[in-house]
This record gives sequence, structure tokens and C-alpha cells, in this order.
Amino acid sequence: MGMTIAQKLIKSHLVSGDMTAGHEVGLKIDQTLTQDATGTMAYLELEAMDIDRVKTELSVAYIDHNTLQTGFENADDHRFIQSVAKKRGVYFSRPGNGICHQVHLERFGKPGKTLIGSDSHTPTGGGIGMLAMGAGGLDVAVAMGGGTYYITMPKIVKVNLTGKLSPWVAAKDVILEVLRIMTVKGGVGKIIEYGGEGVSTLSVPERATITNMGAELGATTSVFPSDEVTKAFLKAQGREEDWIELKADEDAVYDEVIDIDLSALAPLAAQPHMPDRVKSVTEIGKIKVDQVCIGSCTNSSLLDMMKVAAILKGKTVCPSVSLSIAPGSKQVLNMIAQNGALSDMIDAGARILESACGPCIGMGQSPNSKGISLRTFNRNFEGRSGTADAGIYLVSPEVAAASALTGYLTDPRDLGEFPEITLPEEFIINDNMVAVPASPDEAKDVEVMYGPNIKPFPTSEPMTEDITAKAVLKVGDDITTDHIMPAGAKILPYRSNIPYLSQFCFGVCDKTFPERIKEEGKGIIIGGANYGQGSSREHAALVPLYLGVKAVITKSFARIHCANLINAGILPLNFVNPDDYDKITQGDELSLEGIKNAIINSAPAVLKNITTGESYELKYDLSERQKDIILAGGLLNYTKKSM
Ligand code: MIC
Ligand code: SF4
Repeated sequence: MGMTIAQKLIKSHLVSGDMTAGHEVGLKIDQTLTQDATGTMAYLELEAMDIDRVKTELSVAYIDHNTLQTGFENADDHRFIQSVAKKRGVYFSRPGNGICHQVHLERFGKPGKTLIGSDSHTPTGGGIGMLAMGAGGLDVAVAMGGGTYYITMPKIVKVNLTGKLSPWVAAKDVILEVLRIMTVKGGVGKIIEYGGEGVSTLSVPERATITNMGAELGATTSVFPSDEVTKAFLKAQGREEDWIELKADEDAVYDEVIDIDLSALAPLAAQPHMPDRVKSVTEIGKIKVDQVCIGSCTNSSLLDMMKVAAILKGKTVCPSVSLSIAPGSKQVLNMIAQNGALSDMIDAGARILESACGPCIGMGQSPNSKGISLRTFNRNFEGRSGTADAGIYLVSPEVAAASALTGYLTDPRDLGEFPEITLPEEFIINDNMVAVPASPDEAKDVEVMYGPNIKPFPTSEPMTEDITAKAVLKVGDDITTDHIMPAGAKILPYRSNIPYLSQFCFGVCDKTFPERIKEEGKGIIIGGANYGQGSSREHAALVPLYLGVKAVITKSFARIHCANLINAGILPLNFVNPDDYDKITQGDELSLEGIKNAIINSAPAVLKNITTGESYELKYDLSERQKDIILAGGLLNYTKKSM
């Protein structure tokens, strides 16, 4: 039987397990990336594992998230990461060099390779035929040390593309359409593989927009074939030798097929506060806009910037709109500086930001009260922008630029003739902002620099026989990691200080949560479906661990967060009967009697509600390896034990 691209990538990196959907497979990881907001933890973990030199083919540490330096904290973290990187054999992409996913695609990614990154948008690399996945920092640290990365063998969904995008319709509209069809829960346990004759009409940056935002489907990753288009892109990056061809076999069998006719798509937007609340721009209508932000790892390529500049050229941003633009990398910024496109943006009144995540993670540019902000980003979760009552719409660069000019949500097709942009045959290549690590000899003398804000991460204990605790918090469906552990300019500088961060845990849902659980000393969280969607931040598990969360019981989990809970030694459980969720009230006294033995013996788990006298059947989806991790009290304890 023929194979899909995803199956070929998995097979060529398979270390353990069989490739039956639902079974655990262990994969060899060729490349890793970290960013600074998750990187401090990842490198603290690497240090704790006492790994001398990384063992991957390539590991890169990027500084792109915490670049607003309003105190010493972020700069100290950057210095810490730079020093560990130098010592342990990791390339270091300095602040200013760009957003990790954009730079990695341009300069380092290779078709056919595996990549894990401590950032959920690592699947961007799927745009050039990599098996690229987001993971918790600890999993990335283990992979840097040469360890295996484990996933549940996903089902493979083919998105069959036909036709060609019409003028003013963008790659962003393709992924918004996939989100509309599949929803933010629809990709869990799946790899989304793009195929069909429409693929060849999409450039690499367009493919990368699509695989990037595939993270919002909850998918393990997304992948495109590596073809002549990929080859041309790598050649233009001076890396033709990195190209290999990668395509699905003619007789490959998929678990599901979704057909999308590119020619039939129209400009779309995701409405507040979920990336799958998608409607066409015309259906939503001409809502007044206060702010437009263009950039992020989804839409900050040279192609995107050139389109935006062409739309803005010779015009003025509407007086009631603030337009900010962050080109995705130094390469992009430098190229638009040299070809004059930057000047067109500046002339129109755009506020040019550094090449970093910026407003996407709430690092500045929070909208006004009740503000409407159109963003070319990938997430519009409540509160993420830094303004609690703002409404964020996710759109293409075309819709964003057109709306910045008119002051209301605008279908760019109203603008008239579409500016045809073609990618250059050669990009400007200058990797001078990537610091090469010290040689093993020199590394001995490199001192790792810790700042006073870097606190040890919380320790966890081996699992107890029983767990008895209150349902200290009950939340609904689609709880994101931005609910559990918010980001933003005020909180992000404390990513290496778990005790400080803990004051903000679940701040979006219930500001009293940290105080209440501290009073109890421990607790169980009750959640709905798709609990923990969004970011890879292991802080969303480490902070609850620090506060005393022992178990999280939900209707279902998002992949990366569930792995992070297990790594932290917090037990993830699901209701066998989802209706039992309704029978638990926040504050109920709960008991998981004999849970340790149940796990050891693969016996059913039962939750007793001491307050109501009821019992509910629970299930857990843990491999033997994951059981051992939970029993040991987390991956760090488990790794130390097995060393
Ligand atoms: C995000 O887009 O939510 C982030 C910020 O990039 C996160 C990582 C983090 O929280 O540091 C992600 O996507 O994993
Ligand atoms: Fe950065 Fe936003 Fe991309 Fe996350 S989604 S990596 S915050 S640009």
C-alpha cells in the first residue's frame, strides 16, 4: 500500500512503536528550535539534565517573543539563553533577527527532516515538507539531548486543493476555510496533509501560512509536498542542496479527505474570540475598525509585506485607525528597505515595529477599550491582545491593508486591480545575527549567566496512592493556555519565575483561583472539551503544579498541553460519560481512591464525589511510558531515574 507524506516522514524517523493510528510512536528528532518565552525553562531543564552538548543535527535558540525590555528581566533571560546556547552547541538567533518560524523556514528548515520546537506554531516548517511539531520545553530539551520524541500516531487527513486563488484571496483564507470546516477541535490526533493540483499554485510562504495556522486546528502538524516550488524557494535562499523531493504515493490511503476549490474562496475573517468563528468579510459587513496589525509568524513574509506595501502605496491610513506592521525577519525587513516597499508603508502612516512577535503575544499595541482590531495573526483568544474587552478579527494581509485605508472591515476586491507580486530569484542572505556556538573545547570556559529573576522550576513528587481534593475550579469548553497562564507584556518577563507567575493563573476566568487553591493547598480542575488548546507553554502545567493541582479531569484535551501535564506529573483524566461533567459543582470534595494502583494495573478509574455521594467512571489515555512518567511525578524525575 502506498504512503502519505506524513507516513513517509514518520517511517524514516521511527525509533519505537507501530504506525497504527492511536498508538504511541517514538521519533528521532533532527532539528529543534526554542524561543525566549519558553526557552528559559527549556534551557533550565537542559541544564538540570546535565547534557554537555546537544546531539541533534541542528538546534537554534531564537529571541523573538520577550523583546519589550521594560525592566532587566527579559534582557537577563536573553543573556542566559545566549550563554547556555554557546556552551551547549546551540545556534543563537539574536533579537532583531526575526520570528523563529519565519527565520527557520528561510535559513534552516530542510524537507524530509523532523523538527520540534517549544512553540505551537513550529508546524510552519511543514510548508517545505518537514515533519515539524510544537512541544513543551522539556520535550525539546530531551530531544536536544538526543532523546526520542513521542507522539500518538495520528490519522492523516488530506486537504485536496483544486483550482487557483482568485486575485485578493490569500493563503490565509485557505486556512480560515479549513478552520471553518474542521473547527479548533477538528485536528486533534490528526496530521493535515495538503495535496492536489492546487498545491503547485501556492508559493512556499503561502504554504507556510497554511501549515502555521494549522496549529489552531489542534492538529499534530500540517505538511505540504516538497516540489519544484520548494526547490526554487530554497535556491533563492542559497540552499538548493537542502532540497529533496517529497510526495505522497499515488495509491496513498487517507483517513479523511476534504476538498477545497481555491478558485471558489472569498476573503474571510475569524471573529472574536476563536480562530474557527469564520465568516466571509462581506457576510460580517462593514464594521468600524480601530486598529490593524500586520505581521506574526503567520503573515510576515516578504510576499505578505510586498502585497501590503503595494496596497498602501501613495495612500494614507484612515485617521481613526492605528496601523502597525512587523516584518517577520531581518531578511524581510532588509529586502523591503532596499526595494522601497518599506518607504511606501512609512509614507502611508504605518507604525513600523521590530521583527518580532510583538502585538501577537500582547507585547505592546493593546487596542483601546472595546477596540476592534484586525490582525493578520493566528489567535484571537479573549484577553490575548492585552485589552480584556477588545474584539480581535483574524484576516489576510490584503483585508488588513485595505481596511486600514478605509477604516472599516473591507473586502479588498473593492480596491480594483490586484498587485501581482512575484518572489525574487535571490533573497538577501546574511546570517550575521546568528551566533555560532563555541567549540567543545572553548565551551568549557563559557559561563552560564543567571539573572536574579530566574527561579528554580517547581519539583513534583511521585504519585500518591489516592488523590482527594476539591474541584477547585470548573471551566467550560475550549479553554486555551492563554486562559490558564496568560501572556502579555506585564506577565511574560516572569516566564522563568514560576512563583511570581502563579498569581496570574486562570486570571482570564477567575482572578480568585490562585488564592483559593493556595488556601486549600491542593485541588482538581474540571474542564470541558479541548482543554488546553493553543500554546505549547509548559507554564500552563508548571504553574498549576506549583499551586498544587493534582489532576485535571475534562471531556477532552489538546495534544501539547496534555503532554505538558504528564511531563509535569499532573494526571490528565477524561469522563467516560461527558454528561458527568454537569454533575460536578465547583467546590465539591472529590476523591480518586486507589488511583495509583488503577494506573499500574490499567484498571478503570473512578471519581467519587464525596459532596453528592455520586461516582463517575473516568478513562485515561496513557502509554506505558507515560504511566511511568506520571508515577515518577513527571518527566524530569523519570529521566533522572532512568539515567
Ligand atoms: C503563542 O503564540 O501563544 C506563543 C506565545 O508563541 C506560544 C508560546 C509561549 O507561550 O511562549 C505558543 O504558541 O506555543
Ligand atoms: Fe510569536 Fe505570535 Fe507566532 Fe506565537 S503566534 S510565535 S506569539 S508571532
